Amino acid sequence: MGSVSLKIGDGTARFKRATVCSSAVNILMIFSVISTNLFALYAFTSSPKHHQNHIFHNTHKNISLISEQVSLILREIDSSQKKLAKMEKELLGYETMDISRPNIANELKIFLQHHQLPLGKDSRTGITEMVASVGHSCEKSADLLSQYMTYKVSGPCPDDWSLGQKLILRGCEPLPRRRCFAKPVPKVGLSPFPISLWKPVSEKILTWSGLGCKNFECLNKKKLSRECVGCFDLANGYENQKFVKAKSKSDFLIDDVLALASGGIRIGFDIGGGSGTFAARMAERNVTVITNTLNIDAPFSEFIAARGLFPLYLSLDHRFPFYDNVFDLVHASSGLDVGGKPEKLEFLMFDIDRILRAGGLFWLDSLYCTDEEKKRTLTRLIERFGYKKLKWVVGEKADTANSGKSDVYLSAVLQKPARV
Ligand SMILES: *[C@@H]1O[C@H](CO)[C@@H](O)[C@H](O)[C@H]1NC(C)=O
Ligand SMILES: CC(=O)N[C@H]1CO[C@H](CO)[C@@H](O)[C@@H]1O
Repeated sequence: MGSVSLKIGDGTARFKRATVCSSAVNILMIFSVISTNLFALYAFTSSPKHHQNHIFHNTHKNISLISEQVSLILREIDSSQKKLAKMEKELLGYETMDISRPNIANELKIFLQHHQLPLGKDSRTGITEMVASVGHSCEKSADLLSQYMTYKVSGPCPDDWSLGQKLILRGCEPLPRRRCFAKPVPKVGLSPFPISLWKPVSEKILTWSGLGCKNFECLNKKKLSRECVGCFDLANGYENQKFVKAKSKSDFLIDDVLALASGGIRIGFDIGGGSGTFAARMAERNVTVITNTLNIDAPFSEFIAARGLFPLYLSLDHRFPFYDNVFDLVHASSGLDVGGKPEKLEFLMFDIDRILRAGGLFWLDSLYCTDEEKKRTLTRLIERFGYKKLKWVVGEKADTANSGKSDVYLSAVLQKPARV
């Protein structure tokens, strides 16, 4: 039953504007619908008692009148029930997948069907059926999802990983499972670990479909993100100096950070880790790091795996699929800059806090803050968690594009307190 509890879909629940005010209005409406029906029912059932004699005189006429009334009331009740169900859905702000509509791929229906456990309720988990999970936001992209779920069962999957990623980026996470074989990519010439960490990866063993660039030359010229400027070039450039040689005072060295840790750093999680170099440097120090990445504009996941490292293909909107208090270290850089309302960053920060053990380190690596205000908001948020500041550096770099202003970078190593 262990597999059943891995229902990671509910982490993405996004609630609609169910404000206190609108819920009150909805409740008032529900109440008025119910009371109208009760009055109608009362008026109808009570009146015949006073006129029983007349009913017998004009039975035929009156009966047809009555049945007309009854069907009217039944229709009314039926429509009220539908209204109630709709209101309930709106109150929850959660639309379930409507798989009854036309043009829904049959494979999707089969995948989403609930399966009763053959022996009834499972005594250990208490569940009676297995429910396949799919991100509820998939509903918004039903056409794309149906396209994704259209394939020949047991045949080759379409070469459509980028369609899957498009769905994930629209909140359709987790994706449904499929019953087809992923496009094969021959992984020839993989080097043994730890040589694999720095051995240039062959272009031939990566998937380039659905990407703008078709080779490393193109990728290395592009600024893919703040963490990845030429990050696929392991031989030249800055990539092989990251974390071992500092370029500015907001770049901390891995050995300095590890020296701060108490109780040993053995496993870590890197958020938005580019081509996996942080994990590679940690692997050299016998620390196992999982690198969280999607394939935005580059084949990050396959590249990291080819280096003998662990890529986790998951968007940052998704609750981390790890249990509480398990990591010794979480490393994050500009991937943390989620934008939007401060609450969005809070949800992410609380999730990072959740997976980090007491005494574990949160390494905030050159987080770019657009302005002082952003930096203050972030600082206040971090301080609320009560972490011990082992290192705290605010750096400034002149913004060449925007003369007069300068970019603010925040780097910190923070230790999670033992809360009681
Ligand atoms: C990593 O582990 C190996 C095997 O146990 C050991 O030989 C090596 O010295 C360790 N390296 C570091 C940096 O601790
Ligand atoms: C209960 C009821 O509606 N009774 C009516 C039956 O029909 C006669 C004649 O049309 C009426 O007088 C009654 O009021």
